[in-house]
Amino acid sequence: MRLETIELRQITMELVEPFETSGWRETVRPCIIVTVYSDGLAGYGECVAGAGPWYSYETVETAWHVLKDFLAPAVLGQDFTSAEELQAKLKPIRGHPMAKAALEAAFWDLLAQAQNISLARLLGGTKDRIESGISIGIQKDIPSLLETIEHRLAQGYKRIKLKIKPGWDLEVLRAVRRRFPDIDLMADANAAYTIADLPHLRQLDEFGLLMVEQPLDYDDLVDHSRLQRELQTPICLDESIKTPDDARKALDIGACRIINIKPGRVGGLLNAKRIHDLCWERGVPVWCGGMLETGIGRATNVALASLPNFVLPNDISASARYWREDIIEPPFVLEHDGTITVPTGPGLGVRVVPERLERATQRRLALTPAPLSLPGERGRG
Ligand code: NPG
Repeated sequence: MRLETIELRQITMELVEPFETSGWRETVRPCIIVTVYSDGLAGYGECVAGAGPWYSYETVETAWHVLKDFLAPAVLGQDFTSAEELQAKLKPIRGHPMAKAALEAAFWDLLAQAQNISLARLLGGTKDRIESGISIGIQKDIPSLLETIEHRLAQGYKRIKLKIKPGWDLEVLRAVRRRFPDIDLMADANAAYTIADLPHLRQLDEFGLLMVEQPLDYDDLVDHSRLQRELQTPICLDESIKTPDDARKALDIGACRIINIKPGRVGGLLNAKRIHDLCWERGVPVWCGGMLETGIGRATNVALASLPNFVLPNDISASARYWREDIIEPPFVLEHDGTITVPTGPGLGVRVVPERLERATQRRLALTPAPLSLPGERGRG
């Protein structure tokens, strides 16, 4: 497929309710939608880099710059038949996994559409429904949190993830367990603790958590391996796993027993699949994380989560949990059994609604191959 035009759009979407973690709070979600055009088809990918460098160093601005000035020029006007070929061209550009993942996701969508199959099928997905969990941000107090959990359970969510941080952890989990002794519960610290908190973190074992996600630093593997030896609760790594090699090293040293895979964090679906395959070989369960995606990024994640080793509930909730009106149709909905149906149509299997995308757009840029400079033309005007 020849990549004829790459369009970048920065959009802003207002969240239905604010989302707060140990490190930051979001009320609106900016992101970049990448559209790649080829042979009359349009493929879509979402860049999950946010407003500031809170979750990782990437931001909307860095991603825009890297997509515009490096990634798009490296591939525009060229023919690719696989994501491996595309990634080979991006290899000289170091880092910036979220920017790369967005371009790669748009290419995967194109590839699947050209073969008239769903992205899930192209990736090797085997499920027709994926397990949906919900991530609940830090609330103003414990009664509000208990009420929120009650409401989410009533909606059909089967697994509850709570954000924790020093000062919002043991007491909160104790209250939640008292009220909901049997629910599938996990906690996500977004790197809020250090190994010096070991005695404190040991107390997490009393709550029967499915896992504790990224308790220590966003770049760390070594201290996590020490912590995992001391905890019964499985550690799940998120921020620390940026490449398939990180995943291998983490498993080699026992830094975690579960991995959260986010295509944006690991540079795209190809790497996400490699991490999935590695974990599968080693008997390590995975699940798909979320970054408050619009329907475009959500459709990519749903396709990924249809792979066989995504055996734990994912941070993939219904569209209505995030947006009053998503930019795709049909929206993702929660089924009665706490799952989300994997679309079967070509590519992402959802329709991007042009008027809604347009309404959310802050800026837009269409990139085309650089014109060939003819001998003798250089230096002129
Ligand atoms: O349902 O998309 C969702 C949110 C899940 O908790 C969630 N995401 O730390 O994993 C995280 C967190 C996040 C949100 C990270 C936004 C980065 C940006």
